[in-house]
Amino acid sequence: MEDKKLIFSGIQPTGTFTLGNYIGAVRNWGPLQDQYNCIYCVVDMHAITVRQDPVKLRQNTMNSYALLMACGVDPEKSILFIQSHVKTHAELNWILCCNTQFGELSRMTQFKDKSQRHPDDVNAGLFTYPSLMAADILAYNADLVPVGIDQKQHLELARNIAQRFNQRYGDFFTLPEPYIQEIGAKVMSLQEPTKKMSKSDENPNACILILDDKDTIIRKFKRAVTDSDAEICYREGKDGINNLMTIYSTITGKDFAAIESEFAGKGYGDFKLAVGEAVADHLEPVRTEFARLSADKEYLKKCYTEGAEKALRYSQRIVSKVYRKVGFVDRT
Ligand code: ATP
Ligand code: LTN
Repeated sequence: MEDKKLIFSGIQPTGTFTLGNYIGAVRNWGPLQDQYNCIYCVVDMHAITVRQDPVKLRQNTMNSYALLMACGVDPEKSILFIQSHVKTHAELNWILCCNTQFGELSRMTQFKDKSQRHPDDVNAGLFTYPSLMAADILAYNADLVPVGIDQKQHLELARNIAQRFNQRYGDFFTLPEPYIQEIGAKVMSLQEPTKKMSKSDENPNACILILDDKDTIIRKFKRAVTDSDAEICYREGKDGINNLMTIYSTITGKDFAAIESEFAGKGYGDFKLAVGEAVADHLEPVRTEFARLSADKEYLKKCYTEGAEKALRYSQRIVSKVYRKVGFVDRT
């Protein structure tokens, strides 16, 4: 690989990507390929920290892989693979777990949220989730990690783990930096605009899925929760409108001032329709490309097999050095 900075990111195959996943993360992955060396991964091992139906998980993993390509990740330019295909992630995870404190993991807000949501299954994998995420990143010594704002705390922990390892065993890991955009790093639920839009939301009207058809997208935006005044402007307390303005801005490239003047004197109904149409038209090519790719299973298989080979070759060199550093005996 050329001497460019290295990007790593991952996404869970827990369902179809939402507009939040798209705006906050995946949409940027394609353009980053021109400036950086990029490694992207569908994190199926993270997905099983909450109960998954095996048949659906396999289907969602394949769909997520194809969706990443449909959103602009090019397996010729990036390394694009499925996490469970590359054993170094699990191997490094163990070593990092032994360098992560119980207290640190207990403070993770995602762990607290998910263990509250699944009280009957607070498993050790859910607890050590951030250590596996650190392993994903550190197995490649990535410089930058593009994510939505909700992952910032996990990234800080990954940096702390890397730093601790470096202190104990000598400088080795690059400390990864979060790469978080200013606008759209947290797209909110359309039904409860103080909560983030999430794949696992039970209310189907709360999130736009990037494969929703045009009518569905428009209908969901029409039902979006707003407020009782009638002014389209970005202001504290107007969570619903602020969210719609953020979405419209990231999709059309217009800034908030331009949006305010475009809709001055118009009602929420007009605005919601405009946002719905802009989003649906923007996502149309993604849907078409996804349908084309999904029909070509052979090609997808070739891509993920080659992706895993490249990822393994790259990370094996790093993990072998880590094994030596911690004092494991060389096998050969
Ligand atoms: P789950 O509900 O299963 O936890 P999720 O929708 O939160 O899933 P992830 O797979 O955890 O999605 O996240 C993939 C990427 O999308 C991450 O970089 C995450 O920060 C980003 N992301 C997720 N939700 C949003 C959102 N609402 N706004 C902006 N970015 C988001
Ligand atoms: N925890 C992340 C998914 C993820 C990830 C990673 C993101 C797993 N490993 C490595 C960036 C880098 C999430 O989006 N919930």
